Amino acid sequence: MKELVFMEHDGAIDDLLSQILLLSMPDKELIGINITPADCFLEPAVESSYKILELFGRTDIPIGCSDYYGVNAFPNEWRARPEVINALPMMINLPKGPDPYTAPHTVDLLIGSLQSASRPVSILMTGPCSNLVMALEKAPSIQQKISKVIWMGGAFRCQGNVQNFQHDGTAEWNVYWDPMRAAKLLTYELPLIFIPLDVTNQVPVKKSFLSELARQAEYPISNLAGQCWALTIDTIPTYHYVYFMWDILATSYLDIPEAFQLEDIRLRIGTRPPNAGQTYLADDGHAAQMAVKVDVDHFYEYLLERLRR
Ligand code: AGV
Ligand code: CA
Repeated sequence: MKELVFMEHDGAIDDLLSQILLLSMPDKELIGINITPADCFLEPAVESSYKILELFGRTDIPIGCSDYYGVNAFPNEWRARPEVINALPMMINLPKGPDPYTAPHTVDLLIGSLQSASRPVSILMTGPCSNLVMALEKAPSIQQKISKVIWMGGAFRCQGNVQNFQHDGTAEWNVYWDPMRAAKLLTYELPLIFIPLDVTNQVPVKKSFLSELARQAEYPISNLAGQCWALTIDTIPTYHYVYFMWDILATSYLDIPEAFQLEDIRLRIGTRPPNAGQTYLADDGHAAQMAVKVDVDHFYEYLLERLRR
């Protein structure tokens, strides 16, 4: 029986690539997608997400739209970036899809999807965790329908990637966007697996990988993915940041968990300056798991194979 998956994403280029990867997995059943305007603007992100569903013939999958804005906004330069995807040749002429303002609300879609699922669901979060926490607050019984939560988020034994006023650089952005809700998430003690910067730092977007991918561009999905990744090479500001396989790595955990080394941890999350959103290990903290290592070659090989469909 296929594993049921609900995806929470925030419309950045690697979120969209993650949606492509997830739709390419033969034994996963994607039951819903929530989009939060965190590392994106809502309207173009909904358009991209819907167009990807069209390419896979899966417009039956519902999309939820959030009207919630986190405590610490992403830089607008990053949020504006993914719109370019809608202008790519494979995307531009596809029907635009639903109006984000009449689409179901994220919290309601998540609650409804879990309640009506025939068996427990894995939740993949490649953006902030706010919708999940708000859903658990509103309908606590959905907890029984969650088999695991995989979250691209956190930075434990490495530097964070937030550089902002009132911040010491210890946090990762997905956690920092809504630190209070992240701290609240821990209190539910769900089976929660962090895919933090500690492990995503091991998998940058490499030109050698893109070169391999281009050699299989006769597969339309490889072609599209190659074009999306090419757009991450000039990441802003390019002299400072490398684009990593952040969300893609978290997504691949669903399919190749054997490539990951997990560690049982106890942690807390900072909620105010100077370390808002910092995920830190603490013996008296809440239980969770974090990925500490990935078989890097296996991961890139796996991506090439999945995108050959
Ligand atoms: O912190 C990583 C998260 C991932 O979910 N995002 C990007 C991924 O979708 C925020 C982020 C960190 N650095 C970035 C980010 C950058 N240089 N450009 C865009 N987003
Ligand atoms: Ca993301």
